Order: sequence, then C-alpha cells, then structure tokens
Amino acid sequence: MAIIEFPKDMKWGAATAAYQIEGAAFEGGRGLSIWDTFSHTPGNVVNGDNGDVACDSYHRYEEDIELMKELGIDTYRFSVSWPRIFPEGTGEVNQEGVQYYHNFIDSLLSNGIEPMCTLYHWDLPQALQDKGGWENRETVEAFADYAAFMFKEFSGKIKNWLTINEPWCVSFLSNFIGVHAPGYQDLQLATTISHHLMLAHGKAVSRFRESGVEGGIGYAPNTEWNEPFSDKQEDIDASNRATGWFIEWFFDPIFKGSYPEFMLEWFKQKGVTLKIEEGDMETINQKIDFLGINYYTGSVARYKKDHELFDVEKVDIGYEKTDIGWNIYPEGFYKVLCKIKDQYGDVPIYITENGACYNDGVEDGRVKDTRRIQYLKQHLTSLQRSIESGVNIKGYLTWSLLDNFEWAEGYDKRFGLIHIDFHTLKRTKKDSYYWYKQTVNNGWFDMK
Ligand code: GCO
Repeated sequence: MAIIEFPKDMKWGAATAAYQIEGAAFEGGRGLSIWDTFSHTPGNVVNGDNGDVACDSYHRYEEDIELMKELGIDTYRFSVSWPRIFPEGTGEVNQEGVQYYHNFIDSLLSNGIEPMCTLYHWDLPQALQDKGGWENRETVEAFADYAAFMFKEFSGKIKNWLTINEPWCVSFLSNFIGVHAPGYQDLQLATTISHHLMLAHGKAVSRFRESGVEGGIGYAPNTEWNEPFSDKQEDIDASNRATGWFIEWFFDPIFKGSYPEFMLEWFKQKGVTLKIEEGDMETINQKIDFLGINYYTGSVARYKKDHELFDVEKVDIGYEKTDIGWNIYPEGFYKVLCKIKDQYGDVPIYITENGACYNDGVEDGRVKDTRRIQYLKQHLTSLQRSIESGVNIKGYLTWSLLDNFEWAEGYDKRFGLIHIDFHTLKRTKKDSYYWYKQTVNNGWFDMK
C-alpha cells in the first residue's frame, strides 16, 4: 500500500463552464457570445463543432446534479454565461436567464453542493465585442457592472466567486496566438487586453467589497511549468520567461501591484507598450480571498535565439502525453504550487482545474479510462507533496465533470469523469468517476 492522504477539511469538486456544457445557445433570452460567432465561422473549430447544444446541461442540470451528489463532491465550479444575464452585455437584464441560474443554484444547494461561480469563462457578449471587446476599457466597466449585479442577485446563495478564468487564454491565446475567440494575432492587442482583464478583475473585487455580501472572491489563472533543459543561464532565463508569461505576468499585478520588469523589458523589445492609467495598479492590487489554480502540463525548455515570442524552444524529452498531446508532468504541478507559495505567500488556494484528455469510448456500457485514473493519482500526489511543503491548499476540483465542448478542438477531446454521447446526450460514468468517488469519500487513495 502506498497511501496518499489529504486533510479532512479539504474540499473536493469538479468544474465546467457555461459555453462548454449548457447548450440552449438561442434559448431562454440568451444573447450571442463571441464563441457563438467564432464556432459558427468555418475553419475555427475541429469538425465544425459548436456550443449550440453541447451537453444540453441547460435542460439536464438536474441529472448532472444527481451525478455530482452520487460522486460525493461538496463543491461544483461552473460559469455563468454573461450574455444569458445581459444579452447585450449591459443594460436590460434577461430575467429568464437570471431565473435559470437561481433554479440551478437552488438545486445544487438543496443537494448539499456548494456553488463556486466563475463570472467570466470566455463567452463575452458579442455586442461588447462589436464595440472593441476587451481592448475597449468600456468592457472593463461593463464587466464590473455585470459582476455587481451577480453579487447582489445571488447574495447568500453563491459564496465563492472567481472573476476571470485564465486571463492568459483570454488575452494571448485568443488575440496573439489566435486559436480561440475572437481569433486575432496581434501582440500589442493581446498585451493591452491582458491589462484590461487585470483591471476588470480589480474592479470586480472592489464591487464585491462594496456590496458587503458574504463569501470570498478570487480569480483562476492557468499555469504551466517550464524546466530548464540545462543549468546554463540562458536556458534558465528562457524557461523563466516561458513560465513568467503565465505566472508572474498575471500574478505580480494582483499580489505586488506591478508587472514583472523582466517581462515588461521583453515585451518592450518586441515593440509592445502597456498603457497604464492613473489608479489602474491600485485597483488591481487588492487582496483576494483565495486563488484558483489551473494546471495541466509542463515542458522542458531551452534558449533558442529568435524562436517564437520568448526565444524559447520546448524540448520533447519523451514525456508520455495525453490524447490532446500535452506532456504528463506531475512534477511541474508541485513546482508551480511551491513557486506560488514562495513568491506570493500564504494565499489560500483551490485547484480549480486539473485533469486529462483521454478519448476512451463506451464498451459494453463501461469506459475503461485507466490512464485518467493514473493521471489523477500522479497529480494528486504532487498536490499532497505541496501540502506537506506548506502550500495552503483548500480544495481540489477536477476538470471536468462531463466531457464537453473543448473549444477549438470541439467534442473529440474528452476531459470528463462522465462520458457524453453527443448524439443522444446519454451520460455514462467512467471508471475514473468511480475512482474519484472513492477518493473523495475516503480522503485518500492507494497509489498502487
Ligand atoms: C482551460 C479552460 C477549460 C478547458 C480545459 C481543457 O483551462 O483551458 O478553463 O475550459 O476546457 O482546461 O483545455
């Protein structure tokens, strides 16, 4: 027996996001989002998939909650579709959308499951994108108004709020690399947006404090680890830039009130400037109640002159990969968490996403996703190591409860504990569902 045990008061959960599971894209008074536009534009998503139906959780959430209850989780992270609340992003409220979330959250609570709500998981109202989207500072104000509305409307029901999911994806993946909505490839635009997202986060935190509602607020940056290929300083510096793009760039403003000099310098060399207005950094640099950390993978990195954005080359040293091609690198999870503790202190941390893509199908009514179980064992062991090292871990929420719309990869890439047949919408509990249920209920697992 090689038992890996967790604190008795640690929360266990699972995570999803509105556009990836809800469907009902043109129902219930919902307005268009940038992901409706992007996914309906030919060539953007594998197989031409879109979120029109997804897991149909808009209509089937009672069934999903039954599955959560059987799983034994105490926390469920979901996101609210901003255009389901404000179809135009601001102005008139869609009461049908508000009522949908009240019904959903009431059902979670009556089943003893604590809601953790992400306000922004990428589905910006198209009406705001038409006015410049996150490049326009008016969108920052619109987000703060939307957040303030949600805090008041769901006061007493939702006590754990996350402002922005993965600002790196919203800014750089979506506006520099360009593979996510709205799909631009402009480094200055992406960097400007990264600042506006930090500002939007800060303004939402201010509105939360002003609202006086009970609970806590944080955000959910995505992280990755880059191990230097050698102990040559150029490799160490290169790997720090690669990791800094995810960690220091999106953590320093909130925890230190400034952007990291080594990254600012690098962006400046690329001709990128950051327009910071009076008061911006003070707004961003506010205490948060907890930090959501999303971790999936890591790499070995080395210096390569004029290679990509940071003169960094990712070196394939033969790590096993998941079915989406990401390295399986549990050591990186431990290193990321220890780095956060060392650099940003004792902030309470929920792992708000960690999981793996394995596309195992249903055979004789069963899904034998043993590789997902192994991935979870490896990464939960890294989590336990971080707890032993003094990292203030409050909870672990796996990505994801359900197979769902994996953005530009469509429905082929499966991350769920529960298999979805996207033709019939039938839910099938995978082997990993049963393993996670046992782990959640025991508070430990046997690595063997
Ligand atoms: C993210 C998003 C999720 C993804 C998951 C797998 O982290 O990219 O929050 O929506 O589906 O991470 O890519």
